[in-house]
Amino acid sequence: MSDGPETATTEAAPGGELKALIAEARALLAPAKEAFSGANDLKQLEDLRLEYIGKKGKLSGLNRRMGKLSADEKPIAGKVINEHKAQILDLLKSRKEQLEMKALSQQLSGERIDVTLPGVRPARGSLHPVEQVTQEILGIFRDLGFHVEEGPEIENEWFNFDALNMPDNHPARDMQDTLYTERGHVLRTHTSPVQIRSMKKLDPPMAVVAAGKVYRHDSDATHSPMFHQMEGFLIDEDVSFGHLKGVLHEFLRALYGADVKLRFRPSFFPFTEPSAEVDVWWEAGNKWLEVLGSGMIHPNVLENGGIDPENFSGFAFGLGIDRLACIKFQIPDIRLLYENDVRFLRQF
Ligand code: 2NL
Repeated sequence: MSDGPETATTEAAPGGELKALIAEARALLAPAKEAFSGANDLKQLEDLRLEYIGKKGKLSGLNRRMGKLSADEKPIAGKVINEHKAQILDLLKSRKEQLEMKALSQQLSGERIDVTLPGVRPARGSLHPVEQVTQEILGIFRDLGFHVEEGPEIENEWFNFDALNMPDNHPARDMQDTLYTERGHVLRTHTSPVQIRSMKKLDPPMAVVAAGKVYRHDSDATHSPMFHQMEGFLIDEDVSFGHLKGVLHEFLRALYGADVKLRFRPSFFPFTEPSAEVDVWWEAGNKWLEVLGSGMIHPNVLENGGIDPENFSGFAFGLGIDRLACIKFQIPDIRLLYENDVRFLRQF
């Protein structure tokens, strides 16, 4: 290691290089402050870090020149340079924090949820068309003073057949038509057993309607093995066929409008005598549509219901709800009602 010209330089200007180093270190501060506070993103800041305190940066340049200083001067210069390096590191750190805060708040405001925006409405369900028609019909009879009753879907044969004046050999009891469960029990084939139970439970005068699921061994475009029926009856002293006509006319006016046109056609049911079917004039189709079965309650049926046919009489009626729903909503195939296809159901 030669100390020729370098020693000469130090000796030529004793303390000069130290002063120069200190002055240059100080002179770095003001432009550094300006440069760091002008940095607008983390990339610019990293470039400035390299420029000032990187391995090839300005402060490292000053460090390297310490080799020319005397042993006494070195620690003085080292201390000054380190203090300036620390100040510049502080500048870097605080600007970095500022920029990170700025980036975070930009990200947050970009992701902000506007709580004043209207909410997304969840899809709402609606009543099944059969249920809509059921409620409409029961509502009409409620307004007419009828009481609404319910009963079991698994019935014994007495309530489902015997009580209704349907003898042991009646064709409706055939395995072909009726769904049998356990010995002596069936899935009710009509809602009439509810009527018998009501007669047994109440005392006349009484007016009752019942609606619900009924079951038959039958399935095609117009028949489903499960369908819905509504039946009603009224029992009092001196109830006549005129009362039957009046109540059913009133019901159909409420359902189809005040100017509904209807006709009574003689028919037969085991549980009523005389019996009549009721047709409604369908203007658009230019034909009569059968909507109701009805009649005066057979004396045997009154007796089975615990009512003395010598003192009381009554009328009864029944209708298929599914058929009425199909007519009302112009549904071409009764089976569509039971597929639970929401694309179909959403239309009602
Ligand atoms: C129809 C015919 C009808 C009845 C149901 C009834 C019930 C009792 C006594 C007498 Cl407990 N009758 N119900 C009467 C006549 C007709 O329904 O076409 N239903 C879909």
